[in-house]
Amino acid sequence: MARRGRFITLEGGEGVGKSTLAAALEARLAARGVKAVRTREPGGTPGAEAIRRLILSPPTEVTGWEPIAETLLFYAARTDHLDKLIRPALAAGSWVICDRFSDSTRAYQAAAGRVPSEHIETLDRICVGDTTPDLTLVLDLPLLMARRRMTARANDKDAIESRVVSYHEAVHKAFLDIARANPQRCIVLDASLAADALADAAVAAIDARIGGDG
Ligand code: Z5A
Repeated sequence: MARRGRFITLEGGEGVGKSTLAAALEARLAARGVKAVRTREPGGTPGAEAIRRLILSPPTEVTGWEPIAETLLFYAARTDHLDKLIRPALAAGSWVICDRFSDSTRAYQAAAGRVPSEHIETLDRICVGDTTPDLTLVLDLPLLMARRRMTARANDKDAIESRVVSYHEAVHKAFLDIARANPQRCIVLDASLAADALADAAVAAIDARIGGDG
């Protein structure tokens, strides 16, 4: 039987460089002969991608999801993602690099959206169970710098990106609080570093915490 792969999640606010880092990590692990599946939340499977569209680009007749409804949608997507992609990949010995996971729900829906944390932890126990990340890299970048990067990219804002600045400030603070509360799982990285230097720091964090070959 293959040895279980390692589960690495990347967290942080919008535009901090998670997707760029996920691609760099996949390449660097591949160069070491480590197979890694790169995925994202919400999404990663056809069902979860369909739920992603419901959340981020809701049909015009949906005037906005209540925070608890939004939370349930994220966990519906996460359950499908875990069942159909993450758990099978880990069981086959692949590493999984996931752009956002449960800490995003804790930061966005609980800390910023005011859904009680107990509700989220209950859902997490039911849906995620013991498939918790081996390592979470929290990318820390001042909101203004992240906004500049997003403006340079000039995409349309989705339903969550377009929320007020104070919401995103609460999210930023929440990620740092989560990292402080879970030092055995989380490492905070300075996301203002250039992309290559950030990837170096991420690889060093992986080597220090879980070893380069699993
Ligand atoms: N959400 C939630 O509320 N609850 C949940 O449970 C989950 C998610 C799972 C998903 O959005 C939304 O769902 C998200 C949280 C919410 N909403 N917000 N806000 P998404 O997946 O579409 O997008 P995102 O995760 O927020 O961010 P992003 O746009 O994908 O950004 P990123 O991945 O962190 O950054 P990037 O795409 O790699 O880089 C952004 C730009 O910066 C780009 O032009 C890069 O070329 C540039 N870049 C990247 N790295 C660097 C460095 N190191 N230096 C300079 N420039 C860089």
